[in-house]
Amino acid sequence: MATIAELNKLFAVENHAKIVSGKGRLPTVKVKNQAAEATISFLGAQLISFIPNGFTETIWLSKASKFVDGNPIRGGIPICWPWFGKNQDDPNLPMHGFARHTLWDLENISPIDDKTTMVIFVLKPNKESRKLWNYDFTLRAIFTISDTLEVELVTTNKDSKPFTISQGIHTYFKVDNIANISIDGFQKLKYFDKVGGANDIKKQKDEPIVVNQEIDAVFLNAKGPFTVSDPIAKRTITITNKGSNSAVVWNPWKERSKKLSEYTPHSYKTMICVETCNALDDARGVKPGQSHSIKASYSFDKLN
Ligand code: TA6
Repeated sequence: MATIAELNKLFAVENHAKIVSGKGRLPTVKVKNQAAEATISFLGAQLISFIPNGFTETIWLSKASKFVDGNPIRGGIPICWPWFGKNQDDPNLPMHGFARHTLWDLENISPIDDKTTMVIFVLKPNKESRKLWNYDFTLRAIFTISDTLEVELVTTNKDSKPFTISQGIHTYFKVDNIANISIDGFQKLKYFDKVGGANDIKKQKDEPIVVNQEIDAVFLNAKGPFTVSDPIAKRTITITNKGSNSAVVWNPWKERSKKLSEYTPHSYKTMICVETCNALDDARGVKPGQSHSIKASYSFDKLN
């Protein structure tokens, strides 16, 4: 891995971004432009902070997260790839794939305009990944940082055989108190209820989601947009998606929290995950030489 000085020589852009030795002393991109600030760790190419001007922190990050190569960061925006959840063929493989616990390479930082910065990370196969998933690929994570936040994952099949991926942009949003939020956009959609290891198919009522117990719902035909309303933090978060027909809403609540790594007993009170996915039947086949893109865009508005 190049030194911080070498990385800045290659990638730093004045009034946009620089590389620092961040949490866990891991190389970390710090973006600051005229619209927002953001922080992205090289570990998992994981965005761990996004603060649009005029707002407080919008992304939840566990205080207990270790920031160690090979170990996923708890919070931020984990990139779940090349499988979402348990690996269907071998449940002993890492949950949510290997992209989120691997150090990525920074490929490019470019100023789009005074208020917009694009940061591109790239992940390519290595001997570790081949033990888990024996395909040639290129995965790019493209972050567009402005008054809105865009996260795009582009998978390219560099192999001679087709492969199928499931994936998730597993965003942990910071909320003032889980008891006060509501989530729109899932009305009347069918979902797999994964709570307690179940897999029952249920249907969301024609009303917003409110969270007063563990929720782990994989929604089908869920294209968005979704809106998280946080009346105490006086803001709404609108999520629009491309290349995705499935989404997950997750909060572990009290009991499940006790079994989660790097998660404190009260963590559940100030986070909600709304995840843009290609999960279950929404998994995507990628032919040799072809690419698949999934994108989540987040906009933030004040609530009066
Ligand atoms: O997306 C929801 C979920 O699959 C939950 O079931 C829970 O496992 C969560 O992801 C976090 O997974 P992790 O492996 O980070 O503890």
